[in-house]
Amino acid sequence: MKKSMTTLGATVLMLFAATSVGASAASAHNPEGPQGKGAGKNVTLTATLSELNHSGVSGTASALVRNKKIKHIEVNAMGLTPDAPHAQHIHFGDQALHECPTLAQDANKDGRLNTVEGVPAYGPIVVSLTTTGDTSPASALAVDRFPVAKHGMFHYSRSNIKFTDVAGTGADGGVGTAKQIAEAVRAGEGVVVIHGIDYNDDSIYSLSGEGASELDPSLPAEVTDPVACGVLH
Ligand SMILES: [Ca+2]
Ligand SMILES: [Ca+2]
Ligand SMILES: [Cu+2]
Repeated sequence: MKKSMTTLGATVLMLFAATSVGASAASAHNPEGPQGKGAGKNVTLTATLSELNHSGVSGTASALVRNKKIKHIEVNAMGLTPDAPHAQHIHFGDQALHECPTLAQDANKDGRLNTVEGVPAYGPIVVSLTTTGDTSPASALAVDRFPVAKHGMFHYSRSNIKFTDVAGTGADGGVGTAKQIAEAVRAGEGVVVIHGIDYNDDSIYSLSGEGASELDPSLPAEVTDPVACGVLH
């Protein structure tokens, strides 16, 4: 299981990597430069996380953002697939609605919302909320660096996450520079999304009746489908 999950992560990592530009270099550039409106102030944002896909997951998130950096962020969630890693991100797109999706966004009408179907609502990934190492979209599904939900819960906290430039694809809409993304998140347009659901109750991410992930047909949909969402206001 552990080995296969790592392989899954590596495969999807490559898919997501295509949307990340200059991940580490970008945020180091001109750290003291003009940052836009309200940039020099600490902005505190909170989110109430509500379930997607009838997951039963609930939670909260809070973030302290200043300039192009998340000085501190916490995510607390419960009702998750126990002992499984859960990818989690901040999503944002300049063409997105800056909202959590509903089944109205279930484009193929199969009764479940996959990650891509939620993009018009919450946008592409702009920050990967990993436990260690890289936090850019390149780590979108670095499964071995996301929180594991012991007893179905996790308490995540991390400090000093820099926003990075993120290039949009045609389908996702434009995203922006680190500065633009930070401004949007400070303005309340970032959305926290947690992924990973055990649809068929076999206690692992498996090829359930929901089939393969839309992100990579070799992955179970259980790995990538969203289970909770909240807008960081
Ligand atoms: Ca669907
Ligand atoms: Ca399963
Ligand atoms: Cu996500």
